[in-house]
Amino acid sequence: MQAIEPATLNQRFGIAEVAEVVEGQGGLPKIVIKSAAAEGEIYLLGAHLTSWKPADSHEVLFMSRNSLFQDGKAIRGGVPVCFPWFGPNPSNPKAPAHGFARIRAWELDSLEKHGDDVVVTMQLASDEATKQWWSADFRLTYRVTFGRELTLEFVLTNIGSEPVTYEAALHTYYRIGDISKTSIEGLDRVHYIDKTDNREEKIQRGPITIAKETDSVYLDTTADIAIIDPVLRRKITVHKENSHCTVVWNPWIDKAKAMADLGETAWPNMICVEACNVGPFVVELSPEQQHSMKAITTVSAL
Ligand code: TA6
Repeated sequence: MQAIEPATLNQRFGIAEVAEVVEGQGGLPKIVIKSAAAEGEIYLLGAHLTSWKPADSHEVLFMSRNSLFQDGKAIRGGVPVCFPWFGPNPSNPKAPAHGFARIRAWELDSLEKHGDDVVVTMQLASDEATKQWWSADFRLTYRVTFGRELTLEFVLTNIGSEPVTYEAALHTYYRIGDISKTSIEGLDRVHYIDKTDNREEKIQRGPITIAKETDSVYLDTTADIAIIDPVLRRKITVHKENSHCTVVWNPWIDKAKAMADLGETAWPNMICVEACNVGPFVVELSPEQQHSMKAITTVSAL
């Protein structure tokens, strides 16, 4: 699919001074949002949200200064969309980590203003490029509502004649003041897979605090999550709908140092809390069925 120039997209979809399509980093098209409720940015590459700043607050998302902005490459930070598998592809080591959705250019479907909120809708449909990795016929619709709340709605429609099974994650990087002073509430007594300890299954005891590499897949949980940040003096709450798993990840220093697009200095200022359906909680859809997963983020003062 031929990339469409930002100016052309802006002529067709732009809302003057509220939602404009411009040339972003790496010359990639991005939508810049400015309204009384929030500011933000989202790229067509990967439908990748890179900024959300509700009115009267600071930036909520973490972005790596070393991130690449190249077609076919994942952006580091913001909200990577992981689909149709999570992590390495179990049957094809050559397949892109976390699936292909985050490294494909999505189509801009609409920009809409509802009061002070702005809704950006993007779509990605199966084509010969996706079928090199996954045979399904699908349509993905991703609605991002920029407001005093950030609402991410991820909808998969099975447009084929066969059932489909997939994993999906909204792999959100939240900006925090200091990981060593941050805690995460809402997962007490939840079973989780510890990917830093041979994928051993464990049970969470109380709030999560982080003092080393942490990579935990919490299972069978629809609970709200609260990120308590005493340094930036704010609580970030994540409410989920139709998401049965939550991943909590911080690479800590060694893993971060090994990631050229992250580097060894920024990891204390990020925490990933990911609404997802992965592992035993894959989504199975019959032909013409649809599944919608939502993550709603709000910020309040501590
Ligand atoms: O969600 C945590 C995780 O699965 C980690 O295991 C780590 O691989 C992280 O995602 C980042 O993956 P990426 O492919 O974006 O480098």
